[in-house]
Amino acid sequence: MQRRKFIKGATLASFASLVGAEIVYGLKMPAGYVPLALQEPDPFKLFKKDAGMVVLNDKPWNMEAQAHLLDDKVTPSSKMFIRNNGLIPEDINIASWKLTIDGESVKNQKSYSIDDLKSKFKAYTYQLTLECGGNGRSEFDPPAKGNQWTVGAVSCAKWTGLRLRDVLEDAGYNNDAVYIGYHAADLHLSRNPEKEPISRGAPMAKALQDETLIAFQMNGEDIPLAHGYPLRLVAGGWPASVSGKWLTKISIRNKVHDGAKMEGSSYRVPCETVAPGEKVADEDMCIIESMPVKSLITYPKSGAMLSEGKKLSIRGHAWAGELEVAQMDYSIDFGSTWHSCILEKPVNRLAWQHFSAEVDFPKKGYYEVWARATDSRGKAQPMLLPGWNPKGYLNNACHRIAVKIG
Ligand SMILES: Nc1nc2c(c(=O)[nH]1)N[C@H]1C(S)=C(S)[C@@H](COP(=O)(O)O)O[C@H]1N2
Ligand SMILES: [Mo]
Repeated sequence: MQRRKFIKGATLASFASLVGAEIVYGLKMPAGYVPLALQEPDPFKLFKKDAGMVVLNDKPWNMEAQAHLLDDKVTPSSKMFIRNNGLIPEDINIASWKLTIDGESVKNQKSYSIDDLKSKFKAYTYQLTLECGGNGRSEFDPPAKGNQWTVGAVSCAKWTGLRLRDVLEDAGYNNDAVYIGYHAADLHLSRNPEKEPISRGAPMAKALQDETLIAFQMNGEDIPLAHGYPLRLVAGGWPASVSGKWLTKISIRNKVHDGAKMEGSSYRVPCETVAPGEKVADEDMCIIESMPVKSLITYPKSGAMLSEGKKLSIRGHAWAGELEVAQMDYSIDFGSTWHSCILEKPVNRLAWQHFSAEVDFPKKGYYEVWARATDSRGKAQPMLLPGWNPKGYLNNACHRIAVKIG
């Protein structure tokens, strides 16, 4: 929280420049007092988040969950991570909100009001896993710049909305369409309206999937402001950066979308494995598509204590991008031997799957429980770190919790 530190040592003149006006009785302010105009809002109250959530950045707001907070089968808003690249739009008027479909490959450019969308197209509900491409970044060495996510930048809420496909077909598109790109109403940190904080997208094949939604509800209610009210693109199984919040426009492109954060090292990884710390040329970077297989032990919380002779029930979720999770195992001997968990089917494609197991410990002492998911193509999570990459994406290492038997 850089800003708070800065305010501590601030002078009256710097306060005035931040407030944008002379603080008339400024000299009378008690020592250490921060003018209301500069006090930070409480993000927990502002976004109605669980007290256990962790703030990683306040400008823009970024908050993550902890593993044990993600125990619900359907993630409630209070425990859903927030990842913003810019400033949340203010003064949203849903009566005048428009979604425009345009781009080089659109047949008929069209704009829809929210009422148009709701009355014209059928609504569908799916539970969809959204994981930030940078989830797990904090473990990479050398460290990667960006929010230092541990394990909590993942959610699986129930999203209700129209199929993007139905809307794209209503506008029509030409054979040369290869990609869609989204545009949104959030503001660049510079407050320059010409600049977009983020404008990403996906190939047509992903855009046309049944589960790719233009959502207007999350968990049966209006989408919370921080998560994209009033309209959001939701593309489960891909880096959550594809799921544009505060959606205003979808461009049907005749080339790979070239919006903000589509290029350089943003949401891209070296096409081939590189040595940690190596410089990678732009043309050797590939856009992240389906997220890799991963899992999280959501019960118990790391640090659990148990008396000798008792079994420990563990549970959690596993997901594998576009694929299903085929097998789930746990180890209590640092990955030397593995035992299978009970693994449920997903409620729908692209939803996380629940697992559970009863774990026996041979004697008193310190243990770690490691969880490892394997996808339907036989690819398992790496026990520790996967390949290093410049921006620290795609860390799908096994989740590990500590347990003490006494
Ligand atoms: N308009 C807009 N959409 C956005 C973002 C953003 O900053 N602006 N962040 C993206 C990223 S990087 C992620 S990980 C997810 C986070 O979604 P959440 O905050 O609802 O959890 O939203 C994506 N959609
Ligand atoms: Mo992200």
